[in-house]
Amino acid sequence: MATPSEHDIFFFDLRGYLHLRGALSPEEVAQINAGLDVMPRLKPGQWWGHVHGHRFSEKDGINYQQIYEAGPAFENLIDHPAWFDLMKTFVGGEGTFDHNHGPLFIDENFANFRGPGEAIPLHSGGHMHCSRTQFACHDGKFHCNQVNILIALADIGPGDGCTMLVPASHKSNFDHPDIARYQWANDRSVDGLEGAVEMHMRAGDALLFVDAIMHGSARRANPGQRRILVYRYGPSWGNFRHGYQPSPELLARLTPQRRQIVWPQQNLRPTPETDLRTQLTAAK
Ligand SMILES: O=C(O)CCC(=O)C(=O)O
Repeated sequence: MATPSEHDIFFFDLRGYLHLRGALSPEEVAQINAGLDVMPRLKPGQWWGHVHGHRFSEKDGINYQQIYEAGPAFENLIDHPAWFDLMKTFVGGEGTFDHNHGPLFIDENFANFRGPGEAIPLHSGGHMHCSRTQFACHDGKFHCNQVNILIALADIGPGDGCTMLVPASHKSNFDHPDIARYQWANDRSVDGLEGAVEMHMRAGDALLFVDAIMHGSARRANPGQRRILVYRYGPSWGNFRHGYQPSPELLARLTPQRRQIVWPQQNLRPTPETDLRTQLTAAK
């Protein structure tokens, strides 16, 4: 278990992120990669079981949303010991209404494949005062509404399209002066932004960061694809970012703890009518 150390608490507060080296074992990484390898290459809008091909934009690669539906290797990440206690600490809310439906909720989870020329532009930042992604700490307790785990499934180094962060920008009060040249648009990346650092990761490393930090990625220059997973955690009163919901099959096979994290309102049942999949299919 990764019980938060004084270092974790100090540097997460100060910088807005932690680099968890060796969070997953080589065996866990191999099982996840094998799970992705057996999946067909999804295009945006295509389904494979309960996994959905989806893009944020034309140039940031393809996301396989609801990846926790893809088998045990992906289910194990829901409450993985390398970050579960850290998440509980940073999302916080213990002893308050925030825990009415449990300590955590995953509002989005996906695999991302990014090829040459692709990047995700700069987004987020403390100056936006966005509640969903907020960083907050009161009386020595954190109350962050979206804390991400981004997992490297192969080594990610220069030219690979590294995640880029502006350390401490979760507390910024003003727009970055150069923001207009880097923020969201199809042909942008974070390369060259003053204050941003490229996160070089080994396979199995995880980056834990509050979504309020300014972030995005470098453009992938090397051949081949960058492969990562992202699981986003927040308080149990949250709701799904895109309207997906866990399948009945997944809920039936999860442990009680995992079930509560993917579907905190245990007194309600997911219904086909409220599932994005039903609505997208009906709209065709
Ligand atoms: O793809 C990346 O490296 C960054 C991911 C990202 O921007 C996010 O998870 O919000």
